[in-house]
Amino acid sequence: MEILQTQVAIIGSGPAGLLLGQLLYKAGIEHIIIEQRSADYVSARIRAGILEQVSVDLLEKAGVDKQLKEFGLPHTGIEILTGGEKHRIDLSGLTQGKQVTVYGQTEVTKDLMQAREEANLTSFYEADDVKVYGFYGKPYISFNKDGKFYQVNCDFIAGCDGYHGICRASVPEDKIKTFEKVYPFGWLGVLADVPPVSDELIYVQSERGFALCSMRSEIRSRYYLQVPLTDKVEDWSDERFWEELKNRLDKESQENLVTGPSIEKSIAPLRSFVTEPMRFGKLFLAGDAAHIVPPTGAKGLNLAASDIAYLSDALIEFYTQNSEEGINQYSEKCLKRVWKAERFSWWMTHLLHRFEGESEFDLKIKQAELAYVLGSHAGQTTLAENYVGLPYEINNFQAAS
Ligand code: RFL
Ligand code: PHB
Repeated sequence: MEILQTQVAIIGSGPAGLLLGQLLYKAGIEHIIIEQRSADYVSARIRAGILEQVSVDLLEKAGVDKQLKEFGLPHTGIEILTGGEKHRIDLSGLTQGKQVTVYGQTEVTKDLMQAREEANLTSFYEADDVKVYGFYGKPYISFNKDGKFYQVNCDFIAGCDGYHGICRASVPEDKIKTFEKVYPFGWLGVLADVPPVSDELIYVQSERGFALCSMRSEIRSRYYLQVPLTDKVEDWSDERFWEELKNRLDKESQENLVTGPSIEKSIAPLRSFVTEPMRFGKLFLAGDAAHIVPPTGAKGLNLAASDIAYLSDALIEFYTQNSEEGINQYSEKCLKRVWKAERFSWWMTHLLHRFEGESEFDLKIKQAELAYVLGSHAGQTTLAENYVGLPYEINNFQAAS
């Protein structure tokens, strides 16, 4: 058995855990990361693709923006395709110059892992049977690695271990409330080394269901189709995928679509989920461990980043100013932003997807709502303001090392 001591023990080496580690390191606060998967597995996962401006700014603050600045693709607008016609939302024009950046979560993760390696920071990958204890008093963590038992004594535990993690599950039932909505369909995603169909993302509302044309670079595309939850990846050959995508697109996009072999294909279920509160004594939940959004608003990764902005700020304030104010406000501040992103993601999902059993009336109302949003400056501004990301409320405590 080995006993370790640190200030902050971070569970999970996804974007939330890695970013927190990097920001604490920059502030001279000791931490370690404990992750159940291998480093190769973590760095190969393909997930989100869009960064809000505030997330880009945070990565810059963390000093991990070199590749992002070189290879990220700034986008100043998105297209909404409905009734066979594309409508551009001028994100920048409607939000005083704000934009989003296309840069894959896979790349964000790799950049953070590389920064960690360069700074020689401690991570335990392939940790088994991770457990958290004593977070209402003296917190500690235990895990096994390579047949050895470890105990980590710490001041705080950051639960960055995703939706299926153990941190949220370790909270006594009477201390936690969860809110959930499960959607009756999933997204079938395909990654392919073909040039994107368009310079900008296209969100597609069609009678055959939702589709999304996204990208990772000028030569790598990411496409999604709304599919029934009962579908399996094996049901979808590449040919069938491209055919169905074409059927949901407008004429111009059909002509421009370049198809090719998929390099990744997966189906993700859609869910809205929020945990209240997000702090339990000395245990903080952050990212997917605390909340899930359907991907339609591209908010999952960005919400993980905003939780970490608040949490790193609070911990730095605690260690440098001897003040618990940020820690005490953590949950409330996060949840304010989380619920707004939940609302936006739910709204985009509702507006653009086909739901089984929708009446003709429901459909007409939805069409009218889309027509209103796309035809009104106020409607477009609401969409743009949420899509580029709502501002943070942080104090920005700086490194004291
Ligand atoms: P992550 O990325 O899930 O990382 C959590 C980490 O914790 C580890 N872990 C444990 N470690 C130790 N002990 C345990 N007991 C542990 N249990 C779990 C896990 O192995 C993992 O490494 O959460 P984080 O850091 O909060 O980041 C959140 C984002 O990853 C997430 O919000 C987005 O990826 C969501 N998401 C998408 N968001 C978008 O904005 N756009 C998308 O297109 C998009 N696609 C997706 C997604 C999430 C998906 N999931 C979760 C299945 C597609 C998929 C398939
Ligand atoms: C992606 O590129 O994976 C992506 C982009 C926008 C979304 C969801 C996913 O809303």
